[in-house]
Amino acid sequence: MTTHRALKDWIGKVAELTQPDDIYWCNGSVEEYDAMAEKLEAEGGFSRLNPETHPNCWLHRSDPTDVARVEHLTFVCTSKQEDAGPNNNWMTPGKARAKMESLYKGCMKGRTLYVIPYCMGPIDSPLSRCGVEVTDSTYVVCNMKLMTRMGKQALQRIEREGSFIKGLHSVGDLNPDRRFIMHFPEDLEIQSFGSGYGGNALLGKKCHALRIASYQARSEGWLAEHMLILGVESPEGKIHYIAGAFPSACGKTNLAMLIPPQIYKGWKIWTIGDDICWMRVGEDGRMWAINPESGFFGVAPGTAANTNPNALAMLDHDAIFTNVAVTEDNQPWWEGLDDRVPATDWKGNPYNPENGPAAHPNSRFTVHMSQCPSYSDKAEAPAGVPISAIVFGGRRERLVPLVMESHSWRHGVLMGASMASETTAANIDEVGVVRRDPMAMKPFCGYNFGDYWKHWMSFDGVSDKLPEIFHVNWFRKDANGKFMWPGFGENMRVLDWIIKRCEGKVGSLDTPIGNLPLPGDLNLEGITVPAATMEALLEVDTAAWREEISEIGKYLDSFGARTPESIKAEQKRVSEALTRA
Ligand code: OXD
Ligand code: MN
Repeated sequence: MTTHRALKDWIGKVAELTQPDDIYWCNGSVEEYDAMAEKLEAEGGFSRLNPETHPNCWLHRSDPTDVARVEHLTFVCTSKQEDAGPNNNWMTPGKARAKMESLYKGCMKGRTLYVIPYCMGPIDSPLSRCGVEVTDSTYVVCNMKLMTRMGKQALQRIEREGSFIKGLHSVGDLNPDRRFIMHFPEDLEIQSFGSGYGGNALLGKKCHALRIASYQARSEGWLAEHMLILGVESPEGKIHYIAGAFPSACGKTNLAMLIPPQIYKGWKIWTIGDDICWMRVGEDGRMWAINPESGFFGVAPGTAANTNPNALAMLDHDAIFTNVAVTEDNQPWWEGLDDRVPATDWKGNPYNPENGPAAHPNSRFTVHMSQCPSYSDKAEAPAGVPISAIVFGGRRERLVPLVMESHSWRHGVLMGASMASETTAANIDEVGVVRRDPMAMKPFCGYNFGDYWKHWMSFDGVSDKLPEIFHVNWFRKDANGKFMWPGFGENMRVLDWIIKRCEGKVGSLDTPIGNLPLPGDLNLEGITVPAATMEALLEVDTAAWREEISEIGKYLDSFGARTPESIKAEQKRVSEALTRA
């Protein structure tokens, strides 16, 4: 229970509406986690994986219709539609509340209502923010324990500070027709019904740490972003921190845990976070960042010894696997892991390749970040880490070069706003279609993109120590559909160039779309990328870019009067430079 009056009253009201059999306040202890996992096992929602190879690991099979985020059922409910913007589905707060109330009525009968106080960010950080999630899902409780600082200490902070985000979640009957994820940013409130999937149900993650936090960040002068945070340590012991925005399932987790190739002897990548970054300009004029999460909710397929050995190493104990396949001896398995043949697919049926992949393409692992071999204890630093570079990147088969640096902060904001990517299985919609995904925030910005770009632009000139902004593309393909850049660990070479640019150690080729590496400055020692391929990876196709910049202009204009003049002016500057080129 709590001494916090408003919290107590709210829980009382929710219980009256949802009518649970019991109410349980989570304390966040390890004993509690173990007991919850066993309870879930008894309920049929967890099954224990091989205890010899994977001690304390659990398999969860979701409802087959509940396997990803549902952007079409996700709403931002501001009083005025323009405040949510064309980038969000919108409903009036009144209509949304009425709809949700009718769904929540009596929905927890026969169930336990769990109260989960949680803190996003290190428990003692002034950058952190707290919330309380109420849920009837034991699976959510277990995941929230790994993904957030949950329980007693968070409750104490809430009682001390007074404020918290209210999140109400019920799995309901998992009927996709009765599934909604509603956000009320003006009231700092989230209501989610009908899904148990991570991005819809672990309310600390996308709903709080991105949609609600981006709205708060705007009014409080900071940034809540869909970004990984990593540290690159040189053999001399100097660490540069980089924040990177990539759309869902585009390799943020792999990049955050990268192991440098052999020629980078003495270099080390440190992992601070793989999905979300909250940053603010510190007194020293640098941008300081925290990862609000405490765990990884990563895409399993494709995670393997050659793509992400650090991730594999953290997944052989104390982890939750959702919708993966299993081998005959009950080990978790997914496509790309190795050449064993699984016995059972993600739905629990005997594996038959004719029925599609054994693991769901958006199957996931949940694990506490301290289990990662590259985990940095700076993830707990109350002040966060100082960011040297911000990197934007999409999945683009054509056009976009391997790496380029922006001409300025303003140009960097335009680069971020122009991001586009082929869609992935992290959302329920069609996969592989190119869509604009500004700053990788398309599904996550809790307000009008026009206002969001204005907010980004407001940092221009506040300090001469702001991060440099870059754009990368690991996903270029040749005429035969083959990736041109080896990617994964070899992306270290691109990070190396980025750091050299931040330190002013190398020059660059100034082009209308950005500054590109000069021949020879990108370290290619030890890999064989043919010269012609390298040339293509760094080529600027002026004619194609003229078309692209004009499309970008149309996209920016589609946000009407909310699009700031500063970003339009930047688009015009690049467009004119391309015309002259
Ligand atoms: C995620 C996502 O789960 O972006 O991180 O969908
Ligand atoms: Mn994400």
